[in-house]
Amino acid sequence: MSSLLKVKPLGPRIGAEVRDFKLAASSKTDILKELEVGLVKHEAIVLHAPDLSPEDHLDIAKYFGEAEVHTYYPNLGKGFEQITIIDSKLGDRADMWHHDESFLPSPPIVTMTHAQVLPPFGGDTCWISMTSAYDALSEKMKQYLEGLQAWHDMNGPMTDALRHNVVTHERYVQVIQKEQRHLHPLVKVHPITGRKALYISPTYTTHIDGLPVSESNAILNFLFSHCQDVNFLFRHRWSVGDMVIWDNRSVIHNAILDYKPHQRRMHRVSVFQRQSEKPNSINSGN
Ligand SMILES: O=C(O)CCC(=O)C(=O)O
Repeated sequence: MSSLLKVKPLGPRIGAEVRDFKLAASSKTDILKELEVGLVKHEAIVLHAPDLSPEDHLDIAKYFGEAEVHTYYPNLGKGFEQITIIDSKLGDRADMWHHDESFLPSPPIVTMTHAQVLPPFGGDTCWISMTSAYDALSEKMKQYLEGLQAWHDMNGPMTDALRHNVVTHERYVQVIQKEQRHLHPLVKVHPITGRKALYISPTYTTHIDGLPVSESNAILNFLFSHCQDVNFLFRHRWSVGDMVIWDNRSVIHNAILDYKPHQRRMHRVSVFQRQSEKPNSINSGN
């Protein structure tokens, strides 16, 4: 079968693009299947899609799983509650290396942002391939990390944002009061590719469970610096109408805040694995 999408790699390890992306109604499912294949291979994929509607955005999201209704960002309103607005004018930004919501027991598997308003310069987003970062570790380090788990805590970065007056919103205080944190394996296996990826971020990961503090700090600091090697990096300079979809199981990302006082507004949807596809689900057969 000839392919419907021309997926062009934009780097040796991570990143690809599809020019002139259209979600034609007649071949929607086939396009989305090809998109998923491209996504798990390249980990972050740029769709040049100025005509993409909010309906298309939701259709893409729902193909991958259950679209999240975010608890503290504003959204597009009735019928589009899952499309979150991340607007720098409201103080919302993500200039920190992170997996999306890794403080949850089952974080989103995929996220996609669609650029609406961009500053005249800057505001690029960067992604790091955590599979490539894992592959590049020594065998001795891989053995050491096997079986270790680390805590992911959302309070640190949120409290920091408030303390530095980046945001003053009541909603951030409400988020902090939720005290969300969770323990995850340091190394996770991708359910589709079987590749191993580091699952840590300088933003949310506080410590490795069960290790002395000094040892945990030393290991995490090594891993944070190791994964920020430019060899594992993909950087996108946005145009209005671009959508980037990333695989939250295998990348961390950072939206660079270098455009103040200009505005940057994105429409964003994160997607959870469907309940019926979770490994311990009674419907999954596992
Ligand atoms: O605004 C961006 O480019 C990325 C936003 C982000 O980090 C997120 O939605 O988690």
